[in-house]
Amino acid sequence: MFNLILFGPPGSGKGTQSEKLIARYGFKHLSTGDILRSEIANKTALGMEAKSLMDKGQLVPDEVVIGMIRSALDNNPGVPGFLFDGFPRTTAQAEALDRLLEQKNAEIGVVLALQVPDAELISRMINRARTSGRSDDADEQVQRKRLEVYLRDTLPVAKHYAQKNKVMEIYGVGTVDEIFGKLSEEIERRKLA
Ligand code: B4P
Repeated sequence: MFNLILFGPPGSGKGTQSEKLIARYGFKHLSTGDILRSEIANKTALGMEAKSLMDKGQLVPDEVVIGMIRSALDNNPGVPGFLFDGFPRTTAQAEALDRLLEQKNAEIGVVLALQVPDAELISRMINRARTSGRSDDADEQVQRKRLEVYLRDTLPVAKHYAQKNKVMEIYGVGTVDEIFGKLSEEIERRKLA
């Protein structure tokens, strides 16, 4: 089993690249953002609670997303690996993920960290807002809040995995295919190592 985390600020292209990586390598895609948006679409109690936080650019509580990941891991035995997209977003989530994987005699193989300048992130989110209908993309103040939360709460996750020598930084500006090429190269290098 080879598990990887696609890491990066909001709008860095995690969702975009995940689609291509799962098509090439057969990973099971676990995007906490997608799971939360599906809860919102289904108007569940969890979805309604999550929406009020997401619309303000804030994170959903750790215990909620950790519970979602725990169920997803239990419900997908025998996959070649998991691609975690948008998770973990706090050190508490990272520690919980490490423990959950350890219970399955598994671990994170690599954290691929997309590096994209803030101005490019904001411009991508503005563009995405035109087509996605995502309320958390529409307002520049919310976008700035998401970047602030990323720096404060999520960036420490990279430090957590850097201490385990698992982080590889990838420059995330260029065409989608160019970035996909760099991510694939790194996965193959680590998988074969
Ligand atoms: P997410 O769904 O994870 O979304 P994201 O960070 O905004 O976007 P992503 O990086 O996937 O960007 P994409 O590929 O779409 O989170 C949304 C919210 O959910 C969070 O703010 C939080 O509230 C909540 N949440 C999710 N997980 C959580 C957790 N674990 N804990 C707590 N709360 C959680 O790319 C963005 C745009 O750029 C797209 O329009 C794309 O077409 C474009 N793009 C991509 N690559 C490009 C390239 N190379 N060049 C130009 N444009 C590009």
